[in-house]
This record gives sequence, C-alpha cells and structure tokens, in this order.
Amino acid sequence: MAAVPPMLLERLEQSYQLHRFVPGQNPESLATVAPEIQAIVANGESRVTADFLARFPAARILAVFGVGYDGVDAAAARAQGIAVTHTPDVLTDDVADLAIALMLSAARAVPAADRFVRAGKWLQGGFPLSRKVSGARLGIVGLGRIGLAIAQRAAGFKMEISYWARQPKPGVPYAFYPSPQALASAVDILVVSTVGGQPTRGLINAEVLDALGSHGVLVNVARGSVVDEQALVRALTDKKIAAAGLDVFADEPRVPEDLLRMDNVVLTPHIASATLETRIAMSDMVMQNLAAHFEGKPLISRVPYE
Ligand code: 8YV
Repeated sequence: MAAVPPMLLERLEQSYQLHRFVPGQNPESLATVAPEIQAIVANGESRVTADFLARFPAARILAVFGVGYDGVDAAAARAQGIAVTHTPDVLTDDVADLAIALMLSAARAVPAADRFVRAGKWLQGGFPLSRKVSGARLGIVGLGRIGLAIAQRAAGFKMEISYWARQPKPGVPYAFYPSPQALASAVDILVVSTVGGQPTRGLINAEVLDALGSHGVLVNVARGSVVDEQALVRALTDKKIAAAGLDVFADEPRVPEDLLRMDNVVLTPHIASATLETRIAMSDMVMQNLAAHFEGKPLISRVPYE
C-alpha cells in the first residue's frame, strides 16, 4: 500500500484519531483497533484488497488520494457498505501537462540533448536530428477527462488527433479507432491515458507497438499495467519504435534495467500530479469527503461504480 503524503497525514491527524498502516506492515498490527476504524485513506497506487477491507467491519468510507483507484477492490468495498471516493478533475491539468512534456522530451530527445551538452560532446559536433511534433498525428488511448485535456493541448501544436476508447465519445471532433492497434497504425505518437486495472492490463502489447512503427513514440501517464513492459523493452531494443516517455511502471518504484540504460527513453517517477497546488487540492478533496461522510452529507467525489 503506497504511502499517503505527509501534508495530508498532518491534516488528518488534526481532525481524526489516526492509525497509520505502512505498506508491507502486517495488518495484524492493527487488530486491536481494527473494529473501531470508521474510515480508510489510501492513495492512487494503493492495493486495497477484499481481505484487507474485511478487517475493518465498522469502516464506511475509503477515501483515495488520487483519481485512479484500480488498486481498490471496489466491488468488495461496495459489498461491505464502504463508499469509495477519489480526487478527479483537480489533477487533470497537471497530468495532461506532463503527458505533453514527455511527448516533447521523447520526440525531440531533450534529456539526451541535455546530457550531450553536459558531456562536452557538442564540442565535437552537432546533435542528431529528431522528429517534428507540431502537425504530427497523435493517438490518445482513453479519452476521459485527462485524455481530453491532452487533446486540447495537442491542438495547440496543430496535431491531427484521434483516439481509442471502450466506446466512441459523442460530440468529440477526433477520429475514433475501434482498437488500440488500429489507432497505433494511424499515428506518429501514442499517449496512454486510460484507466488501470484488469480491463486494460497489457492493452498496449507487441502488436500495438509494431503498428506504431519505427518512427513511433509512446507516452504513458496512466498505469504501468496498461503497457506490456517486456514487449515495450523489446520494441525499443529492436527499434520497432523510436522512443518513449514513461511516468508509470509495472512494479513501481522499480524500473527495468534495460529502460534505465536507453538514451531514447524519458523516465519520470510517477509525478504527473505531483505539484504543490494539485496535491493540496487533492488533500482538500479527501478531507471534504471525510467531513461530508461524518456529517452525513452527500460525498464530494464518489467513484463511478461500474
Ligand atoms: C497518485 C495517481 O495518486 O491520481 C492518481 O491516480 O496515480 C497519482 O495522482 C499520486 O501519485 C499519489 O501519491
């Protein structure tokens, strides 16, 4: 269970009697207080299983610090009468901004160029040409709040935008493709912004990467589970695609050695929503959901149950 940030812990401590549970800790350690626990707070990467929830019979709310809750067994929470909330919207801009930053960094090889200059290599000659982003064809996998925000930004780069989603989105001015593979074959840059969890596990596989092609660039700001990471390493190694910009990984914080060594891969440590302004806003939403719950008022941002 990934840790909840100190700024939120401090605020929770000021309002509630807090029992901390650190990822990897034995849940038995909470056995004495478990029957009294009325609320649980976790974050977007946390794994909250049915077994774990069953330890807290009095809990009636699970407030997730994050928009993603793919680690939460939402069906088990519902069966146990636990309302699950998350923190959508307040982080949309930051996640979309980082997607664009990773797209530009990977396609224009900005970090590699920075290393080139710092290594003094410019003294021996110029840096290799990269690929144009403005006017390129962008494919968005998952056209929810974050996907739409990425599209709006990409329009500023005069990009030709198309997308894949579980079903076409009425009223959006972008071409819909019925499969990620079909989308990948029609674009230069593929950005993954879909939900995590079982429904999208390994969605971006070897076939999709082959379809993206040897000049293609992959960006992932969703969840590591959505991309078949071994297939991605092979595609980059075999030059089946040109570059990648990755903020999320299959087994965070561990990143495959192969990726760490690649010059054409831009790596960030799951920081898409990691700005002070956004993390304060996310903390506000967690606090507001808890306050609403304990005051018997409607919750601010309950997850949309499937
Ligand atoms: C995390 C995220 O919650 O919102 C999400 O789904 O993945 C992130 O914003 C964040 O990393 C909290 O630690």
